[in-house]
Amino acid sequence: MEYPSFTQKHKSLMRKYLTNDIFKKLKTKITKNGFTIEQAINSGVKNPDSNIGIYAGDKESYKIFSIVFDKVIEEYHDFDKDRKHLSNLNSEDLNTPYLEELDNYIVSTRIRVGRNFDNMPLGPAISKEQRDEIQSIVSNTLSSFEGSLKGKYFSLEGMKEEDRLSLIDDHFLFKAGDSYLEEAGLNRDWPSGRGIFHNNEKTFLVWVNEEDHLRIISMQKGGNIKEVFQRLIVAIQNLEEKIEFSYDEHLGYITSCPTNLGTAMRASVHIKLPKLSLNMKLLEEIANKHYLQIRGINGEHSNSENGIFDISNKRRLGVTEVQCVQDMYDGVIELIKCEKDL
Ligand code: ADP
Ligand code: DAR
Repeated sequence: MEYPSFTQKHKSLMRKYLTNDIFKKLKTKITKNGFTIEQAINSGVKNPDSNIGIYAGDKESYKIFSIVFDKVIEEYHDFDKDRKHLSNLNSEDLNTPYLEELDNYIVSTRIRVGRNFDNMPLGPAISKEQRDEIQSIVSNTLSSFEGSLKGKYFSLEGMKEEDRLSLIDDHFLFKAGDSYLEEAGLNRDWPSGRGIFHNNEKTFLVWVNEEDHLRIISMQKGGNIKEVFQRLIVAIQNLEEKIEFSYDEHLGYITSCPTNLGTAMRASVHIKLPKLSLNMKLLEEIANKHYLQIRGINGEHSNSENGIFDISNKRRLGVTEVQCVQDMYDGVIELIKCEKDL
């Protein structure tokens, strides 16, 4: 295993912190699932435009390769390695009043968390059999959900064309991941073990074995952010009755990408900001002030369309779930005020 031949184009945090000396220390190490530093950094080596460039194959990766992961985590989350992560899922602590005018700007709200089984390798190191077992456990657990969370699971393997088209229409269907996920080993055995659950109202979804074992998603039209959060918390608690999720007192909920550690929560709105879209410097200034990330409306690495942006919290670790949503809400209120002033 040789030190990667990085070029000027490589700009990820992994490239920044994986010096040759550190690589020499790590290249002989291997986790109990057989995961190596070479596998962890492969995505960032093959995709020079990666921002992060490194994925974990299991919880142990964060310890075995900590001399590089700790620095990436500290810089991305502004979270030093001795701090403990804290969780707060109590929606009563949210200060996010559902103001009438929010629906004039917010097209839709979506809050998601990543979760991984405590006793399984993460996506980059998991076997086909283990992935299939996760699908079976999750789909069986979801089939017992009642009331407003009651719905149906669609396995990607052998999916009926009518179901596939309907899921695409609803923007629910995830495809084989981009080259970042491909080179991280997250698309192996595609589409085996992958699938989507959604409730009858299409406001609650679970993605199985995309980038994490589960992506638990609550979403709806408009800006009633507290209602979206409350639905998500009930769904998480229902799942936690049957499934033990991987958690660490320092890193919070364990995920394959270090950007999702901690709460593993991304609270986003699709928001209409046509005037601000003409002043991206001001939009980015307000986003940075509130620790927000700007994405396009078709997900990560996509573009905004017709002045509609995906605005979400950037911080996920060292802040609570309530703080993630509050970051997003406070930023959105200021963006709307600025849009009105323009
Ligand atoms: P993740 O949220 O899991 O990190 P992405 O940014 O790729 O991943 O978003 C996943 C999908 O969710 C994309 O199809 C995106 O268009 C959709 N999405 C994200 N936020 C919203 C939102 N507020 N309203 C509707 N769809 C959304
Ligand atoms: N594109 C990869 C992943 C960054 C975070 N997004 C995730 N995990 N979906 C990168 O290294 O930039």
